[in-house]
Amino acid sequence: MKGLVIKNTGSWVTVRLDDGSTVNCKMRGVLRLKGMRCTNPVAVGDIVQVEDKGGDAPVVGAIEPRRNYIIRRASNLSKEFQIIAANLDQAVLVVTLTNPVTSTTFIDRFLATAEAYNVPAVLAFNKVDLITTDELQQQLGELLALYQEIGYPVIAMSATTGAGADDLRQLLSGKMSLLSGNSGVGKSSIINLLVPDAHVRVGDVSHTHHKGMHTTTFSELLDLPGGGAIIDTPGVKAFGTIDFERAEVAHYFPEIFKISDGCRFNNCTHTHEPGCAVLDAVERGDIAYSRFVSYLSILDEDPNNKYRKPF
Ligand SMILES: Nc1nc2c(ncn2[C@@H]2O[C@H](COP(=O)(O)OP(=O)(O)O)[C@@H](O)[C@H]2O)c(=O)[nH]1
Ligand SMILES: [Mg+2]
Ligand SMILES: [Zn+2]
Repeated sequence: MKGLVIKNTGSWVTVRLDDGSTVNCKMRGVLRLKGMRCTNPVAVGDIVQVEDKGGDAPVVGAIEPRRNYIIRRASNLSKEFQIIAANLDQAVLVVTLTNPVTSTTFIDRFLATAEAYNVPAVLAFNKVDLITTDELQQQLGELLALYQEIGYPVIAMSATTGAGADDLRQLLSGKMSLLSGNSGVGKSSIINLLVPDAHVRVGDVSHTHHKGMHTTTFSELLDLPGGGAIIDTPGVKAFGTIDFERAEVAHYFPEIFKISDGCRFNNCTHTHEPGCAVLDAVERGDIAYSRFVSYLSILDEDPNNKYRKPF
């Protein structure tokens, strides 16, 4: 039997079969993925074979080849990896300009990682009801324009007032989307808005033990009323732990990559080289300085160092 993995608790995997029924399957032991130890070789979004061999529970057998997947290190120094989700149509990053502040570096690292994973990314600026000053208003307008121009779909919304919710519904409709973002930006609130019977816990992590509320620390797929699904990964920073090759980083900043065609040297790192089209574009303002700083942060370079020109 074949089915879609809709939940993975670590030891148990819930699979939805073609007829709509679900079965709980056991995992086999630790498998290997491209030579890396992987604590959960099966992820939400995987299409798997379910094998019932007459044991106490069916087991997950073969995994269909994935279109893409998102992986993270189980912990900072660990060699073990965890696959967060597979076969995604897009990854939605929820960000806020206030309460809390999401940094552009965080946004750009997320976007670069999504590029590296081959997952289209979308930005949802939540809590626009808190954008009450001219300064925040201007900042929001600039960021929406910046990312849209690079080619990322953007929306401005409020899970509290419902503003922009239809834009989000439209973006998610019929697609399998991963929802990411720093703690407190409103991911759970957005899920509750989109999936009225989800009853995901909103607010502080320390309030986890209310009866009847979700206390999930595992990925779960939630069907959207209008078709499509969102994958919720509570307590997991799904992105940001990828190991980039230095020479590849620019590939994951589309507008930087495009302009780097004009660099004098093929192996230009866009940090100090003569004839660097990227540095010229940053100076002219054709590449946003915040994007360039994020690029440098992934290269692990200090913007105050080394450059042939002060900006
Ligand atoms: N003002 C405002 N508050 C929001 C909005 N969305 C969520 N919140 C609040 O922000 C806090 C964190 O929300 P939550 O959904 O738990 O964020 P999560 O950690 O990303 O899941 C809660 O107090 C929510 O009520 C919004 O659009 N506007
Ligand atoms: Mg939450
Ligand atoms: Zn260059």
